[in-house]
Amino acid sequence: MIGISTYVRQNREKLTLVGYLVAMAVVAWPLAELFAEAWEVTQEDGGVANITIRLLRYGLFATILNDSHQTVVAAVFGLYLGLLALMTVDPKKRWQAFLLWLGTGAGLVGLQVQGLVLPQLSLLEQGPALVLGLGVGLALGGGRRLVELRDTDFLEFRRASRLLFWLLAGFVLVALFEVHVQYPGYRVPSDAALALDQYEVLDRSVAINGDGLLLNVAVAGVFVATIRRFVTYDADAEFFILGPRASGKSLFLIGAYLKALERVRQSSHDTPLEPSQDLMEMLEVLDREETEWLVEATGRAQVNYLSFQYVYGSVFPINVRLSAIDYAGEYLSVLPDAVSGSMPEAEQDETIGRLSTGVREADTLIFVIDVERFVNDEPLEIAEYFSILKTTETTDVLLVATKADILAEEFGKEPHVNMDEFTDFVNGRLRQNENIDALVTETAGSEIHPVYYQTQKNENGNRVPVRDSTGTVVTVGYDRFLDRMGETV
Ligand SMILES: Nc1nc2c(ncn2[C@@H]2O[C@H](COP(=O)(O)OP(=O)(O)OP(=O)(O)O)[C@@H](O)[C@H]2O)c(=O)[nH]1
Ligand SMILES: [Mg+2]
Repeated sequence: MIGISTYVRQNREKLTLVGYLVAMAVVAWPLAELFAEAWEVTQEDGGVANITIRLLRYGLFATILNDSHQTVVAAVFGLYLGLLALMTVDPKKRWQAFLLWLGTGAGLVGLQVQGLVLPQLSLLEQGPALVLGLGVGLALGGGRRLVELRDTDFLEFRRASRLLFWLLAGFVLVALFEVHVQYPGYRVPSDAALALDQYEVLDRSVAINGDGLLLNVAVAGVFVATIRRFVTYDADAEFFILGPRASGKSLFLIGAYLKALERVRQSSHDTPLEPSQDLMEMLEVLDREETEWLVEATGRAQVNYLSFQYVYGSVFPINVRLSAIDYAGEYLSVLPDAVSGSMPEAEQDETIGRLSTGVREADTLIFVIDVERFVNDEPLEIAEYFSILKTTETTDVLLVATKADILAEEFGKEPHVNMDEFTDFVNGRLRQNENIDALVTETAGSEIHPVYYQTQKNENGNRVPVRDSTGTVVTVGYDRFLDRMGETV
């Protein structure tokens, strides 16, 4: 049975898309009204926006184009379109751009009803200003990238997105200010009045116009927060992996990296993985095929900073930088005391200090359940997880079952093609253990995620990883896990 939370998780991106659509539809109209009102106020009361437009008109535009208000409007509109066009061709931002096009369309209709923007422009007269603005937008947002276009796979126009955000956010803030704050201004007697001394000073006191303030602030807030999310490219996710000795921590982190690497090779956008130095060093052993398992037990006092980035999401893809610390499992037993602070400073060596900082700063903790220990009825050594959970209450937790290949035979079918079923099976089996069941309950019923390297028994009866014809190991479950990790950001 699929629960609501699972449904939401599996359809997260579609639901987000719908959510954004609704947000755009809801705010477009009131925003257009806010802009229209701001326009009116600034014209009548000589607000800063009006003065700014006048400065642009007579300072900048009179020299290159002509000095009408409409010219300024057309040029700024062109700039906006240029930036939005760049966002549209950016594969990571096309859905966001599509939503902004919709919002822009709705907003323009709203402004048109008030006789603003589109009705003001005549293509003949303002055409040059529009094109100029468009060109400036493309140049500012694209810069050198536009002329250096080699292949269209890896097009991130980060600057265009950022500028578009500031432009829109700026408009909204200025509009809010003009409508809701009354301040001394200038009355401009006629369109021809150029010199400041011809302006009539309106000596008004500063006051707040509370009419519709709450609604406008809410609409502006929703809009700015939404476009803020539209233009982000990166997210950082700090993980801390907890597991006893030889539970498969190092291989788990490597497996996640290998999957990310495989994804890059298969996908069209080649976002660089940028693995950390320590990770690269660990990966060197991958090429030495004589080692059956890829890594050896992590040495005491050895702390490796492993991090890399990968692309999460397909509708709204972002680069997630995943970072974690790899360390020797022996430290697990001292971590709860070190994290809670009940261990005297003097007893903490440098490694313990670094690890407990790592636990405290992590956004998400990964608790490893070693299937090999479970199957062999060996102590699971998960008691520490409970103590750590108590001291880090707000942190997210993911449960992962390493070496799940050991349960694959019992499962009977091919786990990688029946992943949902296999996950249910592993959860059911592991929760037969009271401690594991308690851990699941303690973490609000989170699902245990099985992962493994495909193995076969060698002549000594030990499990060793299967390598395909190219010598690479085959992993299962990591694809899902990368997505689960991405969901936490
Ligand atoms: N069958 C099977 N065995 C695994 C798997 N992953 C790890 N192992 C075994 O577990 C051993 C330990 O894995 P590591 O990743 O080094 O474990 P660790 O938690 O980093 O250990 P320490 O660094 O000593 O704390 C490996 O040498 C393998 O024998 C797996 O997916 N399947
Ligand atoms: Mg290790």
